Amino acid sequence: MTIDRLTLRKFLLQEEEKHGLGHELMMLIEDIGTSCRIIAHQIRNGPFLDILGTAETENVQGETQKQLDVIANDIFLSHLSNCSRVAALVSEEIDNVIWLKDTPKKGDYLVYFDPLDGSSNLNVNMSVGSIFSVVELDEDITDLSNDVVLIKGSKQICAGYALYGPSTSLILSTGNGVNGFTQKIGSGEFLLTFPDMRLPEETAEFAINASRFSHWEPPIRRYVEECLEGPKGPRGKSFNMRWIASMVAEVHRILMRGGVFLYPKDANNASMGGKLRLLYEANPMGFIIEQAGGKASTGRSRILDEQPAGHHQRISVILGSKAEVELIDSYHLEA
Ligand code: AHM
Ligand code: MG
Repeated sequence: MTIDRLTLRKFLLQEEEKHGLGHELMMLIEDIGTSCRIIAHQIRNGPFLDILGTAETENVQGETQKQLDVIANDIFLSHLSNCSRVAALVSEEIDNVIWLKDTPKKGDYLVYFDPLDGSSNLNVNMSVGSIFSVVELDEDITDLSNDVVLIKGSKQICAGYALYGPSTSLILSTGNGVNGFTQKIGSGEFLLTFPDMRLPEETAEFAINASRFSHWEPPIRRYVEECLEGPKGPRGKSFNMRWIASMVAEVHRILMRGGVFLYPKDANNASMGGKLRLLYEANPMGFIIEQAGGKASTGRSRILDEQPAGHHQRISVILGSKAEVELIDSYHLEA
């Protein structure tokens, strides 16, 4: 049985009608979708093209790049430069902000992206993803400095991710809930398969890299230990644990069936402020989670209210089902 589903284009046209989604934003989202489709194709052909391995380069954060990190970044750069409203790009893989305009105007877009998140999963054929976020300039810009892009996540007008798993998903929010699309084999188009995604408030599943246990701060230890105590412990129920080492895959699972994801600041990463990056990892994922009814916190404050101090800034990330994130916040308050 074939179900007639909306294409991404038709969905965006409906958003334009219902919520006044701008035409340029619509085209930008389509360009992002095209980038993700091409990246998905490159990943699936990776073993044949021999591009799953390490490149000869390091990114600005001193991490060894995979060949596909570089390829995915180039694909994003070339497609996002198409949109006449895009003023600047901020990529995990590039040191400086890339300015596409000499005199950016109020209403122009800044696009932040992690072209290939979780790329250590590539050579073991596990899920990876791309993450993106769009912010609108609220004034004309005269000085093209890196500081211009240091805008709070609460100003995002659009965010989302593509998950390259058994199928390719594109999850999107323009501030009116969250909708999920799947790339159709054959035509390659994205069709609306998960309309109006909401995440359950209660959960019994958490995701954390438990090998970092000895570095955790007391509130994180307390939360995980209480979950592990099972029905006889303070939580009164059994918890399940998952860790894929791909934030996109983790967030997607949580959106589909609830849960909480933690990559907190700990004794081992505190000097950097955490592991995950604020502008192109924590903010877009926080926006999606909030739009689906969940919560995204550093443990001490809302991620989307954080004033960025640098465009590659890292931050503590705790996001997912509302009740769990609130509980973890309360443990930080009490500590
Ligand atoms: P990356 O952007 O360099 O790929 O790193 C981010 C990834 C996240 O997707 C994931 O949650 C985390 O790093 C995994 O870290 P760990 O290696 O500690 O499991
Ligand atoms: Mg990343």
